[in-house]
Amino acid sequence: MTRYDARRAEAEWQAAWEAAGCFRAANDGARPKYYVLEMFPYPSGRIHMGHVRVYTIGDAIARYKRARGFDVLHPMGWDAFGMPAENAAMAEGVHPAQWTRDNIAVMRRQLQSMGLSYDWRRELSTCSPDYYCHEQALFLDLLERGMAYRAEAWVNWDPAERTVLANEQVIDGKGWRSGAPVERRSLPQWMFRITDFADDLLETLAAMPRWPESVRAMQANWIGRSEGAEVRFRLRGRADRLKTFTTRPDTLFGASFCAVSPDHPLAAELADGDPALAAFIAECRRSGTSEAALETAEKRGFDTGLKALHPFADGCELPVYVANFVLMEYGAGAIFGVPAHDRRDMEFARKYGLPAPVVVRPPDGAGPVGSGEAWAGDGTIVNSGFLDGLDVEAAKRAACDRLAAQGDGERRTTFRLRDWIVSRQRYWGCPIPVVHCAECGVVPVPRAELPVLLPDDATFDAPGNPLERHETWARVPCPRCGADARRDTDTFDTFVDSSWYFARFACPDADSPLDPEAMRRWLPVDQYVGGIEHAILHLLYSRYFMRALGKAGHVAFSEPFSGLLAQGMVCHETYRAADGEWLFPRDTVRGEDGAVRRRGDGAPVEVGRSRKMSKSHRNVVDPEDMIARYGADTARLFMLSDSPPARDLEWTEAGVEGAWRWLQRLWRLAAEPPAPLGPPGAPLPADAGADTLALRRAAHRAIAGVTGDFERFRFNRAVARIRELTNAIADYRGACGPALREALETAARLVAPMTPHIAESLWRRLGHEEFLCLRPWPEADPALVALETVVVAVQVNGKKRATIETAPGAGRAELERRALEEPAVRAALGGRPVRRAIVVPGRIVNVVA
Ligand code: ANZ
Ligand code: ZN
Repeated sequence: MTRYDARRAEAEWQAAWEAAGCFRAANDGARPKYYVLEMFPYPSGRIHMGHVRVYTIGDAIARYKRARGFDVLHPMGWDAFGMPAENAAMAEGVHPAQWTRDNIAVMRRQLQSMGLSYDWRRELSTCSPDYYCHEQALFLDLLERGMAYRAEAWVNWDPAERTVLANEQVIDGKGWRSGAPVERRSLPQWMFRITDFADDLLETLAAMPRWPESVRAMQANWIGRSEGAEVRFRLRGRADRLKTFTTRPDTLFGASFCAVSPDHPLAAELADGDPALAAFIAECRRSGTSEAALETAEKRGFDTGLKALHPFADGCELPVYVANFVLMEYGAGAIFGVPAHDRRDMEFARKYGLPAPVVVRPPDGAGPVGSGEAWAGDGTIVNSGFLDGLDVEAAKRAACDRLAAQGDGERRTTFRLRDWIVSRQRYWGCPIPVVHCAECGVVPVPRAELPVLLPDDATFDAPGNPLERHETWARVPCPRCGADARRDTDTFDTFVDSSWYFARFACPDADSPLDPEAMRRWLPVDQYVGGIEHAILHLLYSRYFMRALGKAGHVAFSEPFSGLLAQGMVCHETYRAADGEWLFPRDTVRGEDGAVRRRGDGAPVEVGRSRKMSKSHRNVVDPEDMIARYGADTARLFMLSDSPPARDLEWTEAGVEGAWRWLQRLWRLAAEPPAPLGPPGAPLPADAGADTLALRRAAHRAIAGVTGDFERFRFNRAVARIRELTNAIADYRGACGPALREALETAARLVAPMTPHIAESLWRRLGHEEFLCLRPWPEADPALVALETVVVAVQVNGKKRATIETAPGAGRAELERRALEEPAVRAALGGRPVRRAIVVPGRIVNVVA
């Protein structure tokens, strides 16, 4: 029995493809382009199953599109800046650059062992000066146009590490590494004006049909457009006004207090003369800046003694609090509270004994009137003077009109989206190319001096930012006046690096950041594939950055990714020993009785539910082990055959073995076919027997079905169909070599995008010399695809002369053509011209001569 040696064959094909340059994007304009891209990985050092899944999906698409005649761009690179490299430097003393380079080398080899059809000539790494020098140039373009700016922003400050933390790095109010309580601080930061595009980023989502609905919804939520009003309260005894933002101006008569954020300038001013207030504000700052942290915290306030005057109700005064649940970054950083109609306000009012007048009466039967719960729904306005009797929408309009007439406010739209803070106080990132001069302020580094290189002799043995304490690097003369000045010691958020890498792949060697010709040829990305964890930030930042670069004249498109596929997670059941320790699957064995035990001592193991593969639950399988055992094709096949790409995938050893066995079976069918095949290219018989017709139909139906599945990325269904075809081949009882060859070649060609190595081996085994990966996609014969055939009688001048077999749906033109091709019909016509043909589809063709 012939066994397929995957390991040997895979290495050989990978080398052969690379040597022949099979996957280079041609860029010759002769064929339409197709740009397929998987999100590039962070070089953590090892690929995991999530990588295997996403890269397999992208590769299947790339190979399929190549076969369909597209000039395919399919590149790969490294999202190579970021904290883990710097943490490794601190923990192990290895330089971040070295650590990153080593990891890239390992991961590149691992990806190459999967047989992914990348154009490796385009490989890029964001930590390379060749890449980040262009990022610096792009930043200067934004800076010149006022799209990048420096401003104070509230950040999470870790006092022990002396660094700013991202919201995700604050865990229960403490720094994730130091464990020190995090403080809120206002520090100067670099920002990108993403809010300039808030409306456009939101509105365009509706016109992106090839993005998952869920991702569009998440983005819309994040942008968070709210229509409402600004209400400017007069303050008793003061000349200035208190600006608030509300989405419910209709409830103004129900207001019983106003509140400002602890970070509001008014709070700071009042705290100046009030130590108790200052202490309260300091207390509030000790919690993180995230909205989630504020949402769950107990509502607390401090009565400032100030009174806000109600704009509609003469003589009504509202106490002004500083309250911990009001965010400075949203709306106006101040609110008026309506306890009867807002849950948070109700909670606050209860605590501080404030009234809660009802001003919206819910429709009959709805709502919790009198129960003391806030009613946030629709209804009729009551107890509200000129608004009484109106519904909510009408009352909003009336209240806004009145506010505007009085000069106390007007309609306003606000967004949750904030400008993007792009600076990080870290070493391992792209340096921000400006200099700070005492005389001239912020001075851009002259373009001729780019890139500003990271110094390679920074030290990692102390907390804080290594660049800030690197005096010889930081100290430079001011490019404008020559005086002593300092470099900006911040580096870019790595999301900046990943906001344009997809465009750079189109012109990895260009002298300018983005070559216009290459942009026109390749962008936008036709199909982007990646994890749902990037549904919001990475995709939103990329969408923003293309708009900003458009304004700066670099690109002419604004949406970078026409199609988006968010793949599901790879899951595995979890194992736990009696002492509560999680066990790796490889440290367990499943006995004859089905029970799972610990490898070695046979101790009992508790089998837990399947979860996303993760280090914390140790339910991981190492792709490298797996590929070494079964080969890349088996891994790829299993990844695609188990479930549709967007769904979670359940990793099981049995499933993997099943995939391996099927590939072996496919190999044996070609190596030891059920009947002799005959030479490549031999013609197919016109009138084969029923067995042969059935086999041919199975092949052509598989082509049609798999093609449709690939167009919709339903790889699991494609695999099922190809399995049906191999069953038909195994069951074939006829002796027609060319038909058997056709079926085997079809199976090899259809499976090729998914398991490319074995497909090439089959192709070679079937007697072909050229690469299968360069062959066009097979075409289905519609007549053979049709589920059944119908027999149509053909008459000449009313006399039956022949019958033809067609697909049930065959049209008039096809039936007429087929009828006239019949030898018996031609004979009956004897050369006379046809006057007309009467066609009754599915029944009869009468040729009138
Ligand atoms: C009065 C009111 C009455 C409100 C009522 C709600 C219900 P969205 O929908 O998220 O835009 N708000 C405004 N600025 C805030 C801030 N900086 N921090 C915390 N809360 C803030 O929410 C808008 C509503 O959230 C606003 O409408 C305001 O409370 C509150 F029956 O004003 B409302
Ligand atoms: Zn200067």
